[in-house]
Order: sequence, then structure tokens, then C-alpha cells
Amino acid sequence: MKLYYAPGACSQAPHITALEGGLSLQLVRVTLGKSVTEHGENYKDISPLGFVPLLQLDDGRTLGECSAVVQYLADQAPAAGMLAPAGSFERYKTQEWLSFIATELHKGGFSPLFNPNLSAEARTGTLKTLHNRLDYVARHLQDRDYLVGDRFSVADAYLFVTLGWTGYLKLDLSAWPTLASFVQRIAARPAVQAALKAEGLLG
Ligand SMILES: N[C@@H](CCC(=O)N[C@@H](CS)C(=O)NCC(=O)O)C(=O)O
Repeated sequence: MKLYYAPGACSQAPHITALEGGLSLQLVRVTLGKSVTEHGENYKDISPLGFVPLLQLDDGRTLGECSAVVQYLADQAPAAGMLAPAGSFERYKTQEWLSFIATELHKGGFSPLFNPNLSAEARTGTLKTLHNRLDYVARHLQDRDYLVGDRFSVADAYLFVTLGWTGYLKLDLSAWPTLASFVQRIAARPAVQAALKAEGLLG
């Protein structure tokens, strides 16, 4: 399998998932601004919208959308327990969090803040919304280590990656000690360290 990724982007969630599951993955780095892969391919020929992540199976089929990709990978490594069995309520809870992270945090909260042309007024509104959503996640994690149940899931991988963007955006995560300690806890996992290293994000 190949994973098209960009360092520190949401594609890090499937990268972590694959490493947690012991799956073998070939990484292909994409320069997002130029939409070109490390092999010089025009990335839009591979992924028409130019988004990472994109997973390419050995038979050539592709799967996009972060939430779908992490679920597919977790199902390839069931022993790692990153996604409860199909039909279980716990699986729907994990999907609830994946959807919340993808829409409310990633696209609705963080993405606009990466836009250098965002007006000051829009930035203030987006930050207010993001703070409310982070408050909600922090309250949920107040008395638990993971988003769902008592073990690491694909939702934790995705949340970890999005919270990491506070560093790029110079937002102070220490305002949410629960979230700051979540990030530390997840960052300490060997598979997460390996993913950060492979993406060139560790010193
Ligand atoms: N709906 C997509 C969005 C993925 C996405 O926004 N990826 C970002 C990186 S985190 C990207 O590829 N941005 C490049 C661009 O917007 O051109 C998903 O959930 O996978």
C-alpha cells in the first residue's frame, strides 16, 4: 500500500494508524502548494482535488478522506484494537468523533486559520468557534485517557494530529491542560514517535 502524505498534515493520522497496526506502507511525500509528489508526478493526476491523505492499494484502487482511510487501515489490523467491530455501538462512537474532528475541528476550526488572506474579523470568529469546540473535547477528556473506551483508537490519532496544528498556528494549548496532556500522552507512543520521525518532524 502507498500513502500519499504531507509532513504534519492530516495524513499523519493514517500514517500513525498503519504503524500502530504494524502494516507495511510505502510513503509518498506530496508538496501541497505545488501539488507534486516526491517522484515528480502531478499529484492532481492521482488525487483530483489535490488532498492528502490518499491511500493506494497494491491493486491500484484508491481511498481518500482521512476518516475513511483510518478506518480501512484499522480494519486491516484488528488485533491492534483501534476500531471496534462493525455493528458495535463503540464503532459508531468512534465514527462520531472522526466526523466531529473532520468537520468541526479540522475544516471548520483549524483550516481557515491557515489561510493567510483570512480577514481579522473572520479570524476572530473562527478562533471563538474553535475555542468552544476545544472546550467541548477537553470536557470529554477530563476523566479519560482516550476519546472512546479505554484504549487508543483511530479517533485519538486524528485528534492528536489536529491538536498538533496549534503549534504551527501559535495557539497556546496550555489554556486546555487536559488537551495538552492528551497530546503528550499520545506523542509518547512508539508508533507516533516513528511517524513523526519518518515525516521529518523530530529533531
Ligand atoms: N476532506 C479531506 C480533506 C483533506 C485535507 O484538507 N487535506 C489537506 C491537508 S490536512 C490538504 O491536502 N490540503 C491541500 C489543499 O487544500 O490543496 C479529508 O478529510 O481527507
